[in-house]
Amino acid sequence: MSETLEKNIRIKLSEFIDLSLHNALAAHGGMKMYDAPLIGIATAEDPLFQQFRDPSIVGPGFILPAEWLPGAKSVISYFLPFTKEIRDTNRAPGLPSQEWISARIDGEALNNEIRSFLVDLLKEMAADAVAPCLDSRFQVVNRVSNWSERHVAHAAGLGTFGLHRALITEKGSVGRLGSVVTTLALKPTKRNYQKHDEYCLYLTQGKCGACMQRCPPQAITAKGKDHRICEEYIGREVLSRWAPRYGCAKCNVNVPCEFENPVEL
Ligand code: B12
Ligand code: SF4
Ligand code: SF4
Repeated sequence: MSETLEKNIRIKLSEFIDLSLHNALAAHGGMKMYDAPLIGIATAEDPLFQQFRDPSIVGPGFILPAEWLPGAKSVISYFLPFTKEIRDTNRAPGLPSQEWISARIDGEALNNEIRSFLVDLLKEMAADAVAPCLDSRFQVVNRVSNWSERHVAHAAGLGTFGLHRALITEKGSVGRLGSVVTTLALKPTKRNYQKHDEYCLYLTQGKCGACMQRCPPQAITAKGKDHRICEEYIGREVLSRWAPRYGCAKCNVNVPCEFENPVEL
């Protein structure tokens, strides 16, 4: 029963993205933004969610699934990989491409449509659903949100973190994430990892480190990524030139974890 539900959700979500007229950059000749999504499911009671409240992981402000939605049973998370065309525009070092900063904005607008589509789909299936990032309770304080999409995706079996702190999935790290909490009971996705950093060559084997070289303000070192340096750089060098568009992600492009899980190679 539940397997049919999951299959149905996967098919409908993929179709919605594929057929959306908004899955294209109008200002750049209709360049396609997202390839087919990866979709993962966690149970709402997964102990990882409680663990995320640890100050060394996300922090006490992380809101649990059942707090977003009483009676919550599952969390559906998805990864939207940017197409090769979009990734190719951002390979040169230095400032981000015009296509990339447009995809940051148009891509998140479509991501919000996808979140709403999933909520409506689940309601049609007689369940209740909430997209935390669209909820009035959602907030980001000092670069920490009360619903971290990367951590949620990690719990839902979609991947692990890299030295650059992006989530590395089976389709790499260049893309955006979204999720919804629902009262529908769904079969959780098996996590193919034990630790939170298994897909990074540097953190597991001491190899690579390519993202350190790619970062214009050197926010990434052997110790990890300094979110403050990254944010200040994007504000100073990108937002100031092209607001409201912004972004960077040089650390995610032209590196072994760009579009695949590098430890499987
Ligand atoms: C605030 C924010 C920022 C801040 C801070 C970055 C950050 N990574 O936290 C700034 C402005 C710098 C930023 C920059 C960017 N961002 Co941003 N950002 C967010 C936002 C809104 C919240 C992030 C958050 O809550 N962080 C919480 C802190 C605690 O995370 P953390 O410190 O990295 O967590 C570490 C610890 O938990 C540690 N850890 C230690 N022990 C353990 C144990 C366990 C079990 C686990 C799981 C972890 C763990 O591992 C983690 C990684 O090192 C999210 C959207 C959302 N709602 O989630 C997007 C988001 C993270 N950003 C995203 C993107 C794409 C970007 C940019 C590339 C911008 C761009 N589009 O060009 C850059 C660079 C990203 C990068 N390399 O990290 C994507 C990430 C996609 C991906 N594949 O991972 C997100 C998810 C947006 C989205 N909807 O897709 N961002
Ligand atoms: S570029 Fe290399 S070191 Fe950096 S996150 Fe990816 S695999 Fe890890
Ligand atoms: S997004 Fe840009 S500034 Fe931030 S860590 Fe990656 S390369 Fe560095």
